[in-house]
Amino acid sequence: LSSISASPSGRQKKRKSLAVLVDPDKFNGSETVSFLQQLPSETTHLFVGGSTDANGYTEATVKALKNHSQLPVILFPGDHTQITSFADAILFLSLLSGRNPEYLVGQQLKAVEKLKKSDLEVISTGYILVDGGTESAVARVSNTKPLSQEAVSTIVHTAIAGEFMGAKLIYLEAGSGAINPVKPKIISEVKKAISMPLIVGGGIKTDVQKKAAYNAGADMVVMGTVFEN
Ligand code: 1GP
Repeated sequence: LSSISASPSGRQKKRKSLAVLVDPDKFNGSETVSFLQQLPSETTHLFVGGSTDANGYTEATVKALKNHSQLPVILFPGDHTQITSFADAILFLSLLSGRNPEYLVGQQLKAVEKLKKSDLEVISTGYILVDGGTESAVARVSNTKPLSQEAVSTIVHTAIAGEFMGAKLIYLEAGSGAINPVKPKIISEVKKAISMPLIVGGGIKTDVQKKAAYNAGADMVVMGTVFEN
């Protein structure tokens, strides 16, 4: 968690993080080295996960990345079956935008036994899905609705509720492959309202979009789809 810094206040230069998301279902392990070589030099973290991992490739993907990279590898799991102790940490997500108990606390309970046996750093994360302009895999698999990007105060209140519930991070998600990333206005309003690091992802494809997210207050940006090919 300490490697994902909250923006310091005042005139200090903000330290920003860039996580590249690797979806095990779409990753070719034999190309790990060339994949890593092509990532931007500013990459600070590798996330591994997907809404589903039908083939059970998560552990092999984590091992391949750990073998060839010094970057921290963090699980970003779609469900409890995607837990492997070979990673460094896990985003212990609760899908606060949704009303499906399975993704608020059910999967979390199923994860406990494995987590107790592992040395993974468990990072409590309030996960908020907003509408990215197309149905996301998160919405489909969790059977929940995203929050409209017009509902700024609902999104902000959801983030604050997450903080009150003990989350150590808030993750604003537009969904992998989103047409519309999270709007800067939402990022800045959420960042102003919480006192912990803010992660933003979904549909961020360009440097301009990434910088807009940082400037609005994201401490970490997650990019996945753009590196898949
Ligand atoms: C999805 O936020 C991540 O969970 C990354 O999204 O694949 O659109 O970059 P993209």
